[in-house]
Amino acid sequence: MLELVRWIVACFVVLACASSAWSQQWTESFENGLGNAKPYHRNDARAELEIASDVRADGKQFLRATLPGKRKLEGVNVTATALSGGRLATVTAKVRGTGQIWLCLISANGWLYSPHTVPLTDQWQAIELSKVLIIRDKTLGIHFLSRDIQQGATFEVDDIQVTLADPPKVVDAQVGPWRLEAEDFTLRRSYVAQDESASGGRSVGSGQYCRLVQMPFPRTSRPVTVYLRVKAGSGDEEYRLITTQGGNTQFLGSARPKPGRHWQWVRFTAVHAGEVGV
Ligand SMILES: [Ca+2]
Repeated sequence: MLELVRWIVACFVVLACASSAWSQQWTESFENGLGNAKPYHRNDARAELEIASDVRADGKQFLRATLPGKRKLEGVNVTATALSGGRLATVTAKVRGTGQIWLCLISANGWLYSPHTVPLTDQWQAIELSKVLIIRDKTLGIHFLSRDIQQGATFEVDDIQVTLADPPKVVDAQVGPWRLEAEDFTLRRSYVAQDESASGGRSVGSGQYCRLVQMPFPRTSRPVTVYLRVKAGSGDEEYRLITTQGGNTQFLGSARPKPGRHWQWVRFTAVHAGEVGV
């Protein structure tokens, strides 16, 4: 799904579902040491990283990060490499220990945070988070963090896997230009106002936030540029292009209008079908 936000947001939702085939692309189970694992904070008090062993781990070894308990966002990260972009990546890992762990991912279009932290126990448990990789992404940062200051926390991590969804089936075809009326895709009918100056005689607006949903996206292999005709209010609006995949809102781009209460076009960076999730 694709959405557009202005502190109004508009949404572009994909009509078709992606195929369910997945392929494993990257793994780390710490059998050969720390790999590229690093503490999140690199200066002052930082998480102490070590390889530990236990018969119940995947293989014989796993990663242990002992948090100093001095500040937020303590923890450890690894970087998955040699990935293919333009598709959804799902990260799974086994975790154990004490404290609350927060799985967060970062790639070229920014951070994706797990909606919840997970309380650790003395039993291994699986955690998972899915993020859209944009077309140029080749790496994915995988972070195991403390969201709040936690004293006495120890994160044990093993068997990290990145699997990639198959890219959508697309054809090399020219599409559009298409013109869509915002009022046909509004999340709430109360956002629609009669406006003779607007395309179609109606516009969608809100004092704070509005969202357009269920908008179609073409199955073309070519990049697609989304333009949005807006009339700014305070001049402080931001419009966001987003999609819902893997159960999470995925950020694809943002645009800001020029000052002035007049109709104007804003343009988002071109997106691809695999990023939108057609
Ligand atoms: Ca292991």
